[in-house]
Order: sequence, then structure tokens, then C-alpha cells
Amino acid sequence: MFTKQSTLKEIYNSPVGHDVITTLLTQTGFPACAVLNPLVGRLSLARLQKLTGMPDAALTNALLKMLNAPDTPLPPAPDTPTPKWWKEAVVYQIYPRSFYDTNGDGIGDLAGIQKKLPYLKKLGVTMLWLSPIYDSPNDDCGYDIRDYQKILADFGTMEDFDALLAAAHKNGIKLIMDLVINHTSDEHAWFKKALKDANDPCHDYYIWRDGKGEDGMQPPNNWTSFFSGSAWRYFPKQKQFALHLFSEKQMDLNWENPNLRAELYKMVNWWLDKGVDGFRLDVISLISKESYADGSPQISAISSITGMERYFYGPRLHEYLRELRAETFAKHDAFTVGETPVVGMELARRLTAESRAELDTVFNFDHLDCPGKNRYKPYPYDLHYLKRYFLNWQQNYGNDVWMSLFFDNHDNPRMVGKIGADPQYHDRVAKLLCTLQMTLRGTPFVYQGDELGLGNAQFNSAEELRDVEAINRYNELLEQGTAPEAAFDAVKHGTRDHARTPMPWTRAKNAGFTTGEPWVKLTDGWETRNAAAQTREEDSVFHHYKRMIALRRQNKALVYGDFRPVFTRDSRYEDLFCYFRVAQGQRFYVEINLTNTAQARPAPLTPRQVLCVSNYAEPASLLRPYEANVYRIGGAK
Ligand code: TEU
Ligand code: CA
Repeated sequence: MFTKQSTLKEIYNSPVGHDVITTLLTQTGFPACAVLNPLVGRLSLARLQKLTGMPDAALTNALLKMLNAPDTPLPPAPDTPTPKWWKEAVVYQIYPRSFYDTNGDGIGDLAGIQKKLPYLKKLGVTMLWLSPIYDSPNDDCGYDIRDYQKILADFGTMEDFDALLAAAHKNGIKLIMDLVINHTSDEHAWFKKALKDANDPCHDYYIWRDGKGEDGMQPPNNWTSFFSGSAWRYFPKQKQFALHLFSEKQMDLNWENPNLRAELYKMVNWWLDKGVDGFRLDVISLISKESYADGSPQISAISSITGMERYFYGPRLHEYLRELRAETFAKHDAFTVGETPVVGMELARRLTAESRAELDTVFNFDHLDCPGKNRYKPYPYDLHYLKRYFLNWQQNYGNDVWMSLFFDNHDNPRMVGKIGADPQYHDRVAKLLCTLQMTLRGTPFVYQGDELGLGNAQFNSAEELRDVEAINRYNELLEQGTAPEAAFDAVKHGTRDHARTPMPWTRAKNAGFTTGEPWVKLTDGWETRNAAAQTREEDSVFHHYKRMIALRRQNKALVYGDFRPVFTRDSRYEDLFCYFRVAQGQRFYVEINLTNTAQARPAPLTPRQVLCVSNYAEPASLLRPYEANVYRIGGAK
């Protein structure tokens, strides 16, 4: 039993405590090991509170509840990871709106994806993840689903989908869908029924609460939405509030209701019966809400979201995930990757360890920004932090769990842009990231355009934004009295639009993405940085990806092999990231220069080290800026 008398060290030594403390310290820019300092570690929660005012009552209360929740310890991990088809996959995320438009309406479509399958096959990826393609009013670009069993008209028809799936499979490419089941659109039939009649069974599919205050017009608690403002929307006819953690058109589903869960499983099985190979589960860690008590003001100050500690790892999460898997994915050998914001290493293990039969893997986002930083305030991303992050996860995560490896997705500015190296090194950095991604242990997720080294866009005015999150933030700032330019400056670096610009295919008008007007502006430089040019040029980022993907697919050591870092304790080599990947009969060596200056090699190369792939044309004695090399030890290239 944890109490207010428990010490920080005791708390840190428990899985939940470890992750919460690590996340909080990282968010505020402190190293997590601060807790291991004996003076700090011996402090009890109560004492800490007395000394610093932290943690506040709401946080203490939520934390103790999480710490005291029943937890089955994980069985010991095996010596080597179990082989699975999805561990060997190289995934490619498609943002369908911005991939390829075949009918000139400025919006990418399913026929466009099918048309580009030869390109994807050439690149060598083995699985596609499609961001949502379901019928939707598009308040959040399809993450607000109106009908789970219908294709958005902008994207095509169910026939187009069936044709795409068949064509992908024919080319040996698997396909996973985006599954958004924490919420639906307010235009979903269930929500419409709920609005019509409080006695309709669908009413309880959502989360309704009475308001506070004499008139009942104050939201039920202080939770805020990820997309600004209160997380509660008032419905005058019903005289009640309904919960929406995201936009006010994305209504949270009530997972407590077993009929709702059964409906969701039916729908998931319908897609699995069609032959899809798995799902990426949108904000799946948020489906169980601990209570509807107010959120901690301190968490709010740190994360700018109020209430998160009440639902980021709710008490029934594991139960729901086990049920979901047993009822659906398990019957089809389907692959699942959960989107789990704020979940750290220990909780990730509890969500994905094989013995738990919950998820296969999750997305952890801790590496996307340096400690104490966030994407809305520009700063040069430090590759040394990426090294620290991977050293930790690759060595400590374990053999019964499996990482996802990614730098980009549709919610974040692109990593190569965040690193912001001198333009002369831009392509080398893009290739360096690819080398890391294809040689670490885990399943790589390439985001469309990564393979071209696509950077971030130049947005010049609020009118150019399309992302509901950025637009809401901008409007909120205006309402608070911020001047328009300052408000725009506060969102332009972080807007999710950076990653959502159209794929540059050729140097024709609009980069060959559409013959019409693209729905969002293009990233500058597409006249030269496009797929046509890069598939022609042998030393392009595209070809580097192609070579690295092929190398990984041909060599199991790069998938399952042990990760053995070297020179990590020698401060002379902190600017390098060097490691072996070792499996029976196979050894690879990776050496990476994390900086823009030349570095000495820690040890001379030997004739047994055969260079497989490099981001420089010719070998040299020094490691040049951002140089990244992969060698096979013994044996041919
Ligand atoms: O994202 C959830 C999420 O937590 C964030 O990454 C989110 O994008 C936001 O920026 C937090 O500040 C998922 C989807 O990936 C995202 O596109 C959706 O908008 C969101 O869920 C709601 O479905
Ligand atoms: Ca179109």
C-alpha cells in the first residue's frame, strides 16, 4: 500500500511511479535520476509537499490511486525475442489526404495510393498504415469518424478500398487501418440517437454529466481539451455536458458500457474479415477514465492539459485491452500498435509484454522533443538526447516487448527540420535518421516524405493553417488579447500542418500531387526535392532508404539481434553513437557522428568490417559531419 508517507524512492521503484516521475522531471527539463539522489529519494510525499507545495492534492490523490491499483508482475523475459511477422515489417504511414490525388479535387485519394504502390514496392516497405479514411465531417481530418464502415467520399468508395487492399496484398504489402475508438464524431449515428432520446441505449455510449453552479451551466470539472478550452460541451436541450478530450466534435465514448464495447468489436471484426492486417489504435491509453474529479493544477501548469492524470492510464485500461484483443485481433493474428501519449517504459511494458495479450507495441513520444522543450517553441533538437533515449530503451526495455521506431508522424513537425542542421548537411541528417531507424531493434515506421528528406513548411499566415489544434490555439490566444502576429508566431512552429503538406512527386505544377488546388500548401523546395528526382539520383535520400530497408529485410540480426553499444562510458566519444547488432552467425557495426564537425574514430576499422551502407560516397579516416555507416563484420557486402 502506498501512502503519503511513502518515499520518492519507493514510488520511483514501482512501475507507475517510475514513469510518472520520469515524465514529470523530463517535462520540466530535469534528469530523472535526480530521484536517485539519497537526500531526494528519502523524502516522503507528505514532506515533499510541505517543502515545495508539490504534488498538489489532486495529483497526490490520482497518483496514490494508480500506485495502489492491482498489478500482476511480469514474468521473466526470454533470452531472445520471439519471432513475429510484424517485428520484421517495415511500415510506411500514409496520410491519405496528402499522398496522391487522382481526380483533381486537391485531395489525395485511395486510387492515388493504389497508383503509387509500385513506388512503395520499389522503396521496399512491407506494410502500410493509413491514417483514417472513414466517413467523417473532417473536423480533425478524419480522426472524427461519422461511420466506421463507410469510406470518406473525398477518398473514394468501398470498392476503391477493396481494390487497394487486394492490390497491396498482391504486391506482398500488408495494410493496417487507423482505429479511432476513444471517440466518435458528434455526427455519428450513435451520438445523434443519444441526442434525440436520453432513453436510447446509445445515450450511455457517451459520457454525460450534469453541470455545476446554481444554473448547472458550469462544466462538471476543470478538465481541458487537447485542442483548447474545456473538455466539456454543453447541450442545451439535454441540459447536460458531454465529454470531448479532443475537438468539440469528437465525443468521448463510454467504455464502461459493455454494449458499446460489443459494437466496437463487431466493427473491428468486420474490417478484419475483409482482410486488413491490423490497426494503429488512436489514443487507446485514454479509454478508461479513473474518475471525473478535477485535474491537478500543477499537472496543468507543466503539460498545459488539465485532467490528464485522471485518464492517461485508467484503472480498467488493461482489462479493456485484453478483452478487445481476445474478441478481435487474436482471432486473426492481426498486428496492433497503440498510440499511448505520456506512457513511459514501465507502463509500455505492461501494455505490450507478450504474456499480457494486450497490444503488440506502442508509440512512445519521449524522443520527439528534448527535455523541457515542446514543438511550439523552436529550438535546435540535440541528437545527443536521441542517443540517450535509444541507449535507455534499447538496453532496458526487454525481450518480451518490442519498440516502435519512428521520428515523424502526422502530428508533429518533421525531425530533420527540428534538428535544423546547416542546409549542406540536410540530406546527410535525413539519411542518418534512416540509418538509426533501420538498424535499431524495433519495428520501423517511415512517415510519407521521410524517404525524400522532406523538411518543414513555411507558413506565413493563419489562413494557411488547416490543423484544428493549431487553429483553436490561435483563436484562444486572440480571445485572450494576444496580437494576431504574436498568436500566429506561437502556433506556426508546432502546427501539425508541417507534416501534412502534399507529397512532392514531380517538378510539375503542385509537385504533381494534384492537377487542382491542393487542400494545404506545399513544403518549399519541391521543385528539386521530389520523388521523380530522387528515384533517378543514386545518392538521394530515397536510395539511402531503399538500401537500408533492403539491408534490414535481408538480415535478421538487424531485426532481432542484440543491441551492444560501445564507447558509451568514454566522454571523448560522447559525440558518437556506435553499436553492434549481433545474432547467431551475424554481426553488424553502426557508427554515427552526431555533430556537424569531423570526429576521430574511436578504433581503426579492420579489414573484417565490410561497409554496407553510408551517407557519404567514399570512406575517410575521420568521421565527417553527421556521417552514418553500417558495416557487416566478416563476410561479403
Ligand atoms: O493524437 C493524439 C495526441 O495525443 C497528440 O499527438 C495530438 O495530436 C495533440 O497534438 C496533442 O497535443 C491522435 C491523432 O494522432 C491525432 O491526429 C488526433 O487529432 C487525435 O488523436 C484525436 O483523435
Ligand atoms: Ca482526389
